[in-house]
Amino acid sequence: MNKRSPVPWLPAVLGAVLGSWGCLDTGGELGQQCVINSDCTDETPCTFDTCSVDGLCEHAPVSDGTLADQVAGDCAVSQCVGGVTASVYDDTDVSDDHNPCTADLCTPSGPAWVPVADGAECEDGHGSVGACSDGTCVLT
Ligand SMILES: [Ca+2]
Repeated sequence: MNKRSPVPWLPAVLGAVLGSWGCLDTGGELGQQCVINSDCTDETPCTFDTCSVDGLCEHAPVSDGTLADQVAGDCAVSQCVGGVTASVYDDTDVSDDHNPCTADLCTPSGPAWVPVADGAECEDGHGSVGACSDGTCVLT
């Protein structure tokens, strides 16, 4: 006896229809079922996460621009570009190592602290004066 479905094309059609409605997607992507907006949080600050009147999550991109939350001193600025978080190089976002004998710089690979010239006058932060030697303030 033949055990195949009497309508062999039915499972494929049902799968396609359910997939197009988003009913088979439970991974937090577009099409996730929801009741309230907080059901749709995708942890991405660059999208508005809303629950539509149809009960499906929508993630509309926010306007492109700089995010409010930034990491200081990482030589980068976080932005939203097309609904995706992007880290853009910023050579003014230096990290201060509080060492008077290094220059605080940014490189495309991140912060850098380059020793200043030996003999440069320095102050140890407690009022004592010295001279820089190999990136360290040596009190005189
Ligand atoms: Ca930063």
